Amino acid sequence: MRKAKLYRYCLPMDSGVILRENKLTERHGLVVELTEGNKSVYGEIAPLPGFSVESVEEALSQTQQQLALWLQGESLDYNELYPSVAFGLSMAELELTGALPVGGNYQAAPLCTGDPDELIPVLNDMPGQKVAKVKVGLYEPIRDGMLVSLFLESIPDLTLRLDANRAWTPEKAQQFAKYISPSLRQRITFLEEPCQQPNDSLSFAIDSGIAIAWDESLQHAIRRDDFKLEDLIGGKAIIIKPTLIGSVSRCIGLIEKAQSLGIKAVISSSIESSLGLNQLARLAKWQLPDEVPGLDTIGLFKAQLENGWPGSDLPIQALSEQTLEWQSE
Ligand code: OSB
Ligand code: MG
Repeated sequence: MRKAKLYRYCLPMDSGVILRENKLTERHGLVVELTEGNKSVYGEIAPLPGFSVESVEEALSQTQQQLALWLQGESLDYNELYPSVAFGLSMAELELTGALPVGGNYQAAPLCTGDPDELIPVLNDMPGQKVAKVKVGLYEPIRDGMLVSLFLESIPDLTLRLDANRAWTPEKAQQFAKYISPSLRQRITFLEEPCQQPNDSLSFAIDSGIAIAWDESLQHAIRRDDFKLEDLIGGKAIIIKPTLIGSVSRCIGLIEKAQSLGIKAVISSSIESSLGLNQLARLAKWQLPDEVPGLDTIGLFKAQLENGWPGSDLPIQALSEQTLEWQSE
C-alpha cells in the first residue's frame, strides 16, 4: 500500500552575497513523503531562484502529477522532469529501497565570503584535509588576489577552491592571477568559472596555470539533448549540484563519466534545507568518499528543517509545522 504527502516549507534565511544578485531572505521548497508498508521517507524539491529553470509552483504541479503515477505503482521517467523534481523524487525512491547508506560526509569545505579573520581559526582547527572555498569576483580582483595569497601563505597545508561565478572579464581574471605567486597556484585546487565566456576561462587556465572547474557551464550544457561531458573540455573538476542537474542516477552517471575522463567531481549544495543537505552529505560519502563536498551552506539559514545538520545549533522546524499541500487518500 503506497501513500504520499507533499509539504511546502518556508524557512528564514540570509543568503548574503553568496547568491550575488539573487539574494534570498526566505527559502521556499517542497518535501515529498513517500510511504510504502511501514516505511516513510523524504525527498526535497527546492528550485533555486535565479539558477533553476522551474519555479516552486511549476515543481509543485509536476510533483503532484508524478505522485499520482507513483501511487498507481508506475515507474517514473526522471529524464522528462524538472531537475529539482527528478532529484527529490529519485532521492525519496532511493531511500525507500534502502540503497542510500546512512552515514554522510559532513566535512564541508568552509565557505569564506569576506573576512579572513573569521576563517583562519576555523581552518587551523580543521581535522584532516584543510580545504576551504572562497568566493571571489565580489570585490576588486586585486583584493581577491591578495586575500587568496594571504590564506595560502599563512596556512601552508591549506588548499583552496575558489568560485568567481563568471564575474570577471579576461583582464580582471589576469589581474587576479598576477597577485598570486606561481609557487602558490597549485594549492588552488580549482577556480570555478572565472570568466563570462567559457572560452575565456579556458584561456585563463592555460595562461595562468590555475586549474578551473565547471559549474554554470555544466548546468547549461546538461539541458541540451545531445549533452556529452567530453564537450566540457579543459576543466579539472565539475561541480554537481543535484537540485540543478536531476535524478540521483543522472548525478551518479556524471560522476562515473567524470572519473573515466580523469575529471574530479564535487557534490555541492543548491542551498537546500538541512533535510536535503543531509541527503546530499550521504550521497557524497557514498559516491565520492574521498572528496570534500561543497555543502557549507546551512549557516545561510536561520532555521533547519526536521533533521538537523550535525554541529549546527540553529532551531529546527518540524515538517508538521509546514504547509501540507497535498496528500493521497
Ligand atoms: O556559486 O557555486 C555557487 C550555491 C547555490 C548556488 C550557487 C552556488 C552555490 C555554492 C554552494 O557556492 C557551496 C559550494 O559550492 O561550496
Ligand atoms: Mg559555483
